[in-house]
Amino acid sequence: MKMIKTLGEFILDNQKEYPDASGELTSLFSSIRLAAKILHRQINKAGLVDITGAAGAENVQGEQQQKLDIYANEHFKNALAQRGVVCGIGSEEEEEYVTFEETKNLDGRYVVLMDPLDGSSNIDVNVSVGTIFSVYQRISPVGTKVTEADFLQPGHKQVAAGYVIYGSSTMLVYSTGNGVNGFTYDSTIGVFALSHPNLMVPEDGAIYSVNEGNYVHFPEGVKKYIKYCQEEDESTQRPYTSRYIGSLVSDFHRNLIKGGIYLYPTSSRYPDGKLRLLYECNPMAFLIEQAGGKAISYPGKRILDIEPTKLHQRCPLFVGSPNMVDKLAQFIEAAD
Ligand code: AHM
Ligand code: MG
Repeated sequence: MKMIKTLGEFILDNQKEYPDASGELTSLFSSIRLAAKILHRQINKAGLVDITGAAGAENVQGEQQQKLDIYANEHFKNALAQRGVVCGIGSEEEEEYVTFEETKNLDGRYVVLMDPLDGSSNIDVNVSVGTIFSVYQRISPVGTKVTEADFLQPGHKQVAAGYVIYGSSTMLVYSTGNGVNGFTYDSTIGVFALSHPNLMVPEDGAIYSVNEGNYVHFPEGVKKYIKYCQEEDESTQRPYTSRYIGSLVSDFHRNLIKGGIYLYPTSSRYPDGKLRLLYECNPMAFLIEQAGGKAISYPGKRILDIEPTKLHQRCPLFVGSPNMVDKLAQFIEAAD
């Protein structure tokens, strides 16, 4: 019989390897795991309860908030506040960062940035969505209120990052800087079980993922790269397959496993790109690098090296198999 290793066991085993570990990250992951289970349950009955559709409000970025966006934000926020290891959060659904003010939280050493429900416009049509999270150690003194500087740290300072994908099965994929591991949720016993140990992205792939509806507005180098993806050449598996779900977590997850590249360039509609650096690009960049891939915003500009200036800052994102990202960079450089 195949033994199950649960996420809890896996985290404890790994913690034993670090004699100085205090168990705080373990506790933080318990919060994420709990909120993910609650969200899994809610998403699975989305058509049955009054949870689909727009909530009638806009978030700070002028986007329609879905009811499930708000639900997810509240549950993740509350779960993270409860254990007292997190002193504050930044969220796509919150205009400002949120300070957790209870004494136990003021003593917390971590801040979390998150997109509680990424790709939420997909929820009404029963397509996969996700939660993305990014964890940093605070830089302000323990015992004081969290500050903006705690959130505006470059991505290479992340101590952990991951996502939950609510797809045909629900999975939690994360890294603490020591490889990437994936856990599939078994709702019958209520546990995330290790199903994808030590995930590595293939060096090359044959999938490109981009919203081609924006093609005419893309920079010249990106347009040329897309044409390159579509050209016939057996030796490089071209033409590549185009796959775009419109849910970063799902597109990223597929490309991580199969090999591929995800592109969200600048365009006239989104002059700085659409995706948010702190809770979309950075965690994905951390994961892909841990899995042997690359993430850039521009040739030579590693996502993880960007110095953030704003909580909801946007940036272009090119992420995936290393050889594909390198090839795209060549096209952009040549066009420039
Ligand atoms: P969201 O966080 O408001 O859901 O927006 C992010 C999503 C990503 O999941 C997805 O990759 C992208 O936006 C899709 O954008 P577009 O519809 O412009 O292709
Ligand atoms: Mg998002």
